[in-house]
Amino acid sequence: MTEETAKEKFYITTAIPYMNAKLHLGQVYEFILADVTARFNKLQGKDTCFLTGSDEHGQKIYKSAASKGVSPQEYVDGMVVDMKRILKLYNISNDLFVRTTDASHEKVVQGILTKLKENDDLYKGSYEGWYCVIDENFLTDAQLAEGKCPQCGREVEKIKEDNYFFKLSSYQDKLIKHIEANPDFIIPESRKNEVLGLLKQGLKDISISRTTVTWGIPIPFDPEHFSYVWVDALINYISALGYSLDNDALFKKYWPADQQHIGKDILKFHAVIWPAILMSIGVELQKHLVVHGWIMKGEEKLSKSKGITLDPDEMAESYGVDAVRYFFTREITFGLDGSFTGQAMFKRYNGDLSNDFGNLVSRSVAMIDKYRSGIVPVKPANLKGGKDFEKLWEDIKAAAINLFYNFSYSEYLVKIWDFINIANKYIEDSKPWELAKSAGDVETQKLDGVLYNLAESIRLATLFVFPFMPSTCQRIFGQLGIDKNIEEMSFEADGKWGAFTGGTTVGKREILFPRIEENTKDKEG
Ligand code: ME8
Repeated sequence: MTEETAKEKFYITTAIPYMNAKLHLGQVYEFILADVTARFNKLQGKDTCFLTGSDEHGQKIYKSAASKGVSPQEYVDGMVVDMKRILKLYNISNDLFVRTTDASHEKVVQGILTKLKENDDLYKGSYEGWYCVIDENFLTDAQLAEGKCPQCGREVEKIKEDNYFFKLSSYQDKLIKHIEANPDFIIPESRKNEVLGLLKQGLKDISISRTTVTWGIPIPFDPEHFSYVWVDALINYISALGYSLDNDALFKKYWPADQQHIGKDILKFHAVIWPAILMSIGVELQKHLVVHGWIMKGEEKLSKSKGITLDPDEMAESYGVDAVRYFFTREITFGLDGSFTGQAMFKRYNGDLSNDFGNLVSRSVAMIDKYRSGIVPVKPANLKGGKDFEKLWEDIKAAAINLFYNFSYSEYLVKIWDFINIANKYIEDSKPWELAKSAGDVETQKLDGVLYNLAESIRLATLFVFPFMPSTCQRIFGQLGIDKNIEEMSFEADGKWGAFTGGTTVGKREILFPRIEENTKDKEG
């Protein structure tokens, strides 16, 4: 077997955002979580494929385009350019990008609709009820909250149409069985219980076509009907891999998805409708649905109309992309809602980043500069420098990796920061400035050991923080004089204490996290 084929595969996806508005930080938060996970798995030596894309059909997009006086296609073409710009800005390392207006995607959707019909899972019926354009969701009287959409709180439209229905109800028992047999199919457990509760209440068949919304994919066997935007969008996860197309090599290699990341508002679509479609067409279900909570600004939900926004460009401008990536993964317990406040950011930034991590790097590099003319001492034969770093690191590493696999991103970072602070304390305890005063052999050797231990601690912490703050971590490697691309490294080969031989020349010193001023205006939000 070649090395390539021996690698374990890892396929990860995010929801594909609607292209009706500029991306906000809630959507970017999802990309960050998926990106951290993809980068982590790459460092674990897995053959990783990371997909994201854009949801471009439906009434909401059609209306947005009309309000701007452009065609829907022109409109989404422009929005996608901006989405890709933000992905790049945030260093999102997706391997694939799918657009629901791609001809190949449309072909796959039409093939699947035909297959659903051939399997006797579609029938024509009449739909009369409510429709929420914002969530692109059909709603019954009982589901409305004071006459409005229970999800977004907006006005709903009454619609009456002849539609195709998908026999979702016939999958109820199979779905319950699958979820019960695979307890970690939906993560976290609270979301799994929510889905089981929903399934046990009973499922109704769902309308999957519209005749009044023409900005969509025509139903191949009845072209007056257009695919319901959610059915179209869900299929992206396999159309992007070439499912049912001539070249389906990626589908064969990567499906089923190892992790599908979504927000809690779209749980039913991904935990019920998507698996039922896959069951109907005879395709294996995704392995894990990973459901994150809601990003808020202070106590409030993000809302453009109320002016409560977290703009990814403004956030990047104020704090730097890596600090934003760090903040949202460290501050929020995965699965729970979390909020951004200027004050919380101020504390994390100046505390964790400037004081703990930034200072460790700058003090250590300054001492290597001053006491050893910028050359990192080579690895000493006896690595012990007052503390058994090797054991400490190996224990922290094992615990951290375990936390990561349990989706405890924040706790993972806490572990790595424990190590960073052990190294900070080691500077105080070993007092390199005292050792440097003496020219004796013992002190010289001791100082070499201390400086090596510091450089090695920084290297290892940086390697393990890399998935969260890729660009800063690459710069820290530059500070240590290591010019290798971290993306090409692995935890296995490079994550061991002592894997660094030393002897490198430190780079030009730079302030990694210039301290920020407390924004007193922004204390609450
Ligand atoms: O739902 N906090 O698109 P979308 C956290 N097109 N996550 C948030 C959020 C917030 N404030 N707001 C949105 C759609 N999200 C569909 C998806 S997938 C086949 C089709 C998350 O632009 C949301 O939960 O409304 C979803 O996972 C993603 O951002 C895109 O949301």
